[in-house]
Amino acid sequence: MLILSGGTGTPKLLRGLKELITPEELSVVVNTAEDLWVSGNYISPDIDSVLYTLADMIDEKRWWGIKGDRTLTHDFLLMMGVDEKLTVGDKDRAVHIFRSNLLRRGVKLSLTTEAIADALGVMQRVVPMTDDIVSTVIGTRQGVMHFQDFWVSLRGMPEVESVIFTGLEEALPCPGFLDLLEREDTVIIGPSNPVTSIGPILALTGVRDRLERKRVVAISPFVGNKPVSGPAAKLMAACGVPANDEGVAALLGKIDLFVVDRKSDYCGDCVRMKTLMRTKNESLAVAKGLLDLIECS
Ligand code: GDP
Ligand code: FO1
Repeated sequence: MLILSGGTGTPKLLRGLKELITPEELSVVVNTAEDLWVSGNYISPDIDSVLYTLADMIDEKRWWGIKGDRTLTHDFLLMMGVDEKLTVGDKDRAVHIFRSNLLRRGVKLSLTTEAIADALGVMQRVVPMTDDIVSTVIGTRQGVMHFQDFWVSLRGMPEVESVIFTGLEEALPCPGFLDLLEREDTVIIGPSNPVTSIGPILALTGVRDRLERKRVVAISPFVGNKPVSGPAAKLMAACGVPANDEGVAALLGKIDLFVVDRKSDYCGDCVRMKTLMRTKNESLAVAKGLLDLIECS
């Protein structure tokens, strides 16, 4: 199974799926458009959340960072007057150092991801969407800024006028992504932000064309007609689509099976099920429902 992922909603689904299918059966292609350098190290927030989830290490309260991690280095940097914009955990930073040392030696992001997966004992295939640099830039009344400045430093408060992905037009899908698209008949679009997480993956050269020949199953990130977390509603409005399942469907494009929450007002062709995943049991239930759907349809 090939699943497209961001760093929160889809990892919650992966927490269930990884218990139900073998590592060989589960491959994840991950958004990298929120990546950034912090204090000399390369952070790929969505890749890290996926890897930590599959390694049973994710902080399930925040869905970023490693559970039980401390922030001794971050706190000391702040004490020294360094304005580190993300609160980076100590173990999490070790992963960033490991990655950055490889990147500085010219190793591609996809290979550094494989190396981290090996080191953490992750057996599923985790592939960045691209080895090229893509950045999410948010246009606001306060100026143009990197997604992390908008979301973390300014807490998502500014009015959003535009969402731009620099480098996306020139970026190529990773060879591993193309290989998976060649081999898999079904592609799952996980319940992730359709603008900032799934949008960049689908917009890579050749991806939408290849999906025309696949069975595409999408799970909406909207529950009870609103996103569970994150800036999806605000960003969807800025992209000119309604902030609901209809807008999700419009942004995703070709979908053969659209899974929406039981209580959604969506009127189009869809399958309804409970999709809120607050606990591991809820993740297992959604994962089981999805697997049954794929097998039966
Ligand atoms: P990001 O990279 O951290 O923005 O994470 P994602 O894009 O993977 O996930 C963010 C989206 O996940 C938000 O739009 C949420 O509404 C959605 N989400 C979070 N938890 C759940 C859940 O339990 N069920 C569903 N269906 N969506 C969820
Ligand atoms: N999100 C925050 O809201 N505040 C943080 O301090 C923060 C630190 C952080 C460190 C490492 C990492 O991989 C992710 C981190 N995140 C933090 C999450 C992340 O910036 C965003 O939630 C995602 O990029 C949104 O998709």
